[in-house]
Amino acid sequence: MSDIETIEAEALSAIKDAGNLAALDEVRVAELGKKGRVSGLMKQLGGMSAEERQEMGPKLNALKNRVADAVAARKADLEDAALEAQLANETLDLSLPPKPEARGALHPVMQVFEEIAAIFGDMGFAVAEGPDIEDDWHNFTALNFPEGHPARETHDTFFFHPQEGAPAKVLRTHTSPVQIRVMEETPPPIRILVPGRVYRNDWDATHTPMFHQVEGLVIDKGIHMGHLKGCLSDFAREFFEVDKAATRFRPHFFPFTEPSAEMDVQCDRSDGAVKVGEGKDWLEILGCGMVHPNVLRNCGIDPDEYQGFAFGMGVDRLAMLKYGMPDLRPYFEADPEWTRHYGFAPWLTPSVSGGLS
Ligand code: 2NM
Repeated sequence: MSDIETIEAEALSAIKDAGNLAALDEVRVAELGKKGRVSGLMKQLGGMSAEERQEMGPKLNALKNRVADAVAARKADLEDAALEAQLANETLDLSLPPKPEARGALHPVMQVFEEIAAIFGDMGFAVAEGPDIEDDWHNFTALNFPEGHPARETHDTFFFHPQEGAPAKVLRTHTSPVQIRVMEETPPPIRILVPGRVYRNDWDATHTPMFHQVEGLVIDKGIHMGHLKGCLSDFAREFFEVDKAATRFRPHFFPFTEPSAEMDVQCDRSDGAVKVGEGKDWLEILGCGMVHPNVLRNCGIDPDEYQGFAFGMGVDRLAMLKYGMPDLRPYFEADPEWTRHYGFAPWLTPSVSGGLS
């Protein structure tokens, strides 16, 4: 009997003195392990008379439980202390300034997106967005591309595997399907700007399979080619940040506009670099036209009541022109040297009044 008390007192004291988890485990093994002292006492039960066993059994069980509980409690304390010590060691001073070289930069394509949005935003356009994966209706049919017409092939479309009978989904080849979605859902007047990624299966020195477009759409009563020309000529001068630059409109063809045109802006190429607003040369910057009556009807808009103009431009090339980048390929290489050189401070939001670039 005194064995029980002695063992308990010694065990509890050794548990209390264990300074770390390894020392504690040694105590646990010495007392409760297969060859431990408490286990040794338990084994003696086998040699006892029935009466002795009835008296000693519960006492030994209670001893075993008290020692085991003490081990568990000490283990929890030691683990808490270890965590506290680790937390105290691993503090991070969030008030420290970042290392200067870790600063990020806005990609020139995103900068040009922001600049174009600022210019048209100033004219009252709202930004609209839509899905990159489109159905045949929104990417082609609603835009007056006839079924099986070669124009669908000239877009170098990426098709998805078709699902039972339905026409295949596509990666949008232009952002025009967003204009369709807006016209289907919103009663005129409409004045939207649509920036986004577009996809065509074409990859060489001047084409990448993913590129960036901005398109725009105006729908209202009595809209005509004069509105188109004034709006887009103003845009060109603001975008290239020049007071004067002549523009010209050359006839073109798009299935979704009639008439259609490409707009050039006056430039000078005599000393290698392109200077907009000077000289006798022309630089093509966008496509445009009056929205085709079939497109309006496809979206539930009556062409006898409402008319509109639309336009589209490639942002990657505009960024090259404006910021003198000679090559398109580094755009998508994420080279920090290039980004540092051509990138923009992300917190300087372009605005027409405060400056674009
Ligand atoms: C362009 C050129 C000309 C255009 C037309 C439409 C819509 F949906 F209204 F019919 N959206 N975008 C358009 C017109 C796009 O990109 C070169």
